[in-house]
Amino acid sequence: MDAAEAIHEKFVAGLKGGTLPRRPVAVQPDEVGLSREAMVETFYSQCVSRQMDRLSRKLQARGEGFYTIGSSGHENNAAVAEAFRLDDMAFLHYRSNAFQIHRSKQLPGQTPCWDMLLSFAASAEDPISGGRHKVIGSKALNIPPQTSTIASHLPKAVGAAFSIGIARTLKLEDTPLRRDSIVLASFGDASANHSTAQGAFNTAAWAAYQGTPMPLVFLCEDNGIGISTRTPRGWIEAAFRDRPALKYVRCSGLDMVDSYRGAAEAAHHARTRRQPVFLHMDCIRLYGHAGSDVQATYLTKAQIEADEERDPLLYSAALLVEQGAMSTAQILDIYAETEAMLARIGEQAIKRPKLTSSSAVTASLVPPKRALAQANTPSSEDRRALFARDSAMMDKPQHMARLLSWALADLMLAHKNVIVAGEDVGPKGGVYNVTAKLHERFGPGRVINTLLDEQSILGLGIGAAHNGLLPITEIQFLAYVHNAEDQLRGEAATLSFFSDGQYTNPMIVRIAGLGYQKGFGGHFHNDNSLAVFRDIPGLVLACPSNGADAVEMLRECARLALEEQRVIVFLEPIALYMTRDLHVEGDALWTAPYPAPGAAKPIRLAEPGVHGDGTDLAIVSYGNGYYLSRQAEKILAEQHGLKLRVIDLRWLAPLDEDGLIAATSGCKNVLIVDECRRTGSQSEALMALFAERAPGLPCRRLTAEDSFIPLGRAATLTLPSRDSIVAAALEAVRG
Ligand SMILES: Cc1ncc(C[n+]2csc(CCOP(=O)(O)OP(=O)(O)O)c2C)c(N)n1
Repeated sequence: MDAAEAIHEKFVAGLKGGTLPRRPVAVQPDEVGLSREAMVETFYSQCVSRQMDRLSRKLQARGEGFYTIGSSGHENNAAVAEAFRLDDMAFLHYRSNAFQIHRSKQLPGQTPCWDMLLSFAASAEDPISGGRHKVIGSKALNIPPQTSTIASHLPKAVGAAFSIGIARTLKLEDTPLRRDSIVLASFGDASANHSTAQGAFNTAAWAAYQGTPMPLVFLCEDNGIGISTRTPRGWIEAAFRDRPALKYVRCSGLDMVDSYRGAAEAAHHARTRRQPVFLHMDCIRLYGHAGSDVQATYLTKAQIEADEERDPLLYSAALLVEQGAMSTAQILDIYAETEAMLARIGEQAIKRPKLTSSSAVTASLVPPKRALAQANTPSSEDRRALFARDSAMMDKPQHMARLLSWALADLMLAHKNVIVAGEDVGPKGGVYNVTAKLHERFGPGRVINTLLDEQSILGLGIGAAHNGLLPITEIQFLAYVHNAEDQLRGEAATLSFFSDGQYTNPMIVRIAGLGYQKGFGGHFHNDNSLAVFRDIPGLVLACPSNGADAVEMLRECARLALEEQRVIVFLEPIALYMTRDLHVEGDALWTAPYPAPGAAKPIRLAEPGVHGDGTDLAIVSYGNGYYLSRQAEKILAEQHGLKLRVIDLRWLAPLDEDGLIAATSGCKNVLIVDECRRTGSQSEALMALFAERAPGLPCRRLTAEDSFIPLGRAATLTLPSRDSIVAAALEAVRG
């Protein structure tokens, strides 16, 4: 017999036979303030959750349902929901269905059963993901949907909790989280070991240890196993009981009253002390990991039966009878009623429309546009006051690092919800001074020195964006984004997609990177691969080659984040930060005076820059490659009489395909100069573009070797150079 049905029969038999188990914990409802009505309501939610699991298995067997990770054994999530408020944002474990079901009672007009069944059936009418995935989530209930990647939601939960204090300091109004809201993040015991989870616990405690408000409850739903691997007995308690600045609360997730006690204590502590709590809730996992999992292959019969004996629904029934809140007959009625109700609406839900076209699937990759509350232009009085000591310098040509630093200041002045966060971005001003003076000007509430953990930095950004802030986070070097890339790939970039555009995390991630640094070599500070960003649907990837463009592109990124709610990577070529000259020392051709907001022509998303109008050859490049191509162009013109145009992509994703075809039109040849490694580099997309869209146009590429970057003078040997560009151009033109 199916495991779910076996447990169902045990439940019914237990009630009919009057053989209810003794509750595992003696705590009484009145000791913890749990009313009879609340117990009955909580039990109802538990029954809905249990019956939903049974139904989902049946629908899956009929080919009408597509998800079977169950919540059975974790139904006291309903008691947890009872202890939290609707405005407490909840990032939930995939076994926390009962939480959402019960929370829905706090808001009139909710239809959680219908909603969840649409989700099981992958219907396009599923109100959270629009049929894209079975996720627990609801905009109205303040439950952002989570991906299947275990623990990856914890860094953003830390970010969201942290953002509550920041929003308060900045006096932001109408943020989704209120001043006294808290955040809940739940996960399993195996997931607690993941480095992403460990990073989140550490970050929350690190912040709280120094007095930073961190109103966050980590809820570990400990069922003792992760798929087939046992968690060592006592491990979770031993690992979390005595961590600094992280309060530990334990409760039995088998018992409704004790679950409520633990959750209420944790929520109270987080709410009143604004400190993080680790709530350790013992659960059991009934019916194995998911639909196809057969527990008997790795657990003994005795182990499986021991868990089945501890069914939390039976303990809830025992509680209700013990308290005189319900009779066994009434309990059985609710149990049967929820089964029938779900079966009835399940039959309707499976008939609702599915996603039927590729355009319907991709419709939520890019979030919906919203009204731009405020342009990127601060008032002139504010600017005069802020830049009193800089104004003379601003009129003189400056390098990219300084121009960017002013552009950041202007954005912070224009938008009071902008925060800057990263390693060393505070008083030091970052490794390359790009955030110089921001800390002094805007204070530690807006310019945040984070701890050394890239996952936490990106998590801070995502979580803060959930709460209405516009985070500009910094990753110190491109090589180190790989430590944390899932926070972009799997989390930030997928949120709009899996929430049908309802949840977004608009943010700008500044990353210093690419090669050619003089005197500071080695691979990790000169990483030259962008492959990790190239295939993330919806992500914007900007890469300016000079200061004037960088300023306008950063402003466009702010608009994209604020108005279009986009996730943006802003890649800054380190070697060009301080570059002043193009051809000869002192020519200052790679500098520009600072363009005040609104003073220069804006650079719009995807718009390339075009230098020259020659037709012998078009060089298409970006970043350092564009800078070197401009040097090469002079030699090619003066010494070889060639007429060129040099195109700066500026934006690597999305590519303006039409714009590039137009920009190269009339040219006899195309040379793509790509400073990134040949394999996986942008040049692959460009070669394909020209082959498909301009088949008669001769096109070749010059790229970096598939190598890591060495130290010292050898640092540029594998990269395109001015001279190799000249040689490749001559070859292209001469055939
Ligand atoms: C990062 C990552 N690695 C592996 C998996 C595959 N996986 C899904 S659930 C799971 C076990 C999680 O166990 P636990 O955290 O104890 O939660 P439980 O399922 O027991 O509630 C694994 C390994 C995943 N989803 N994400």
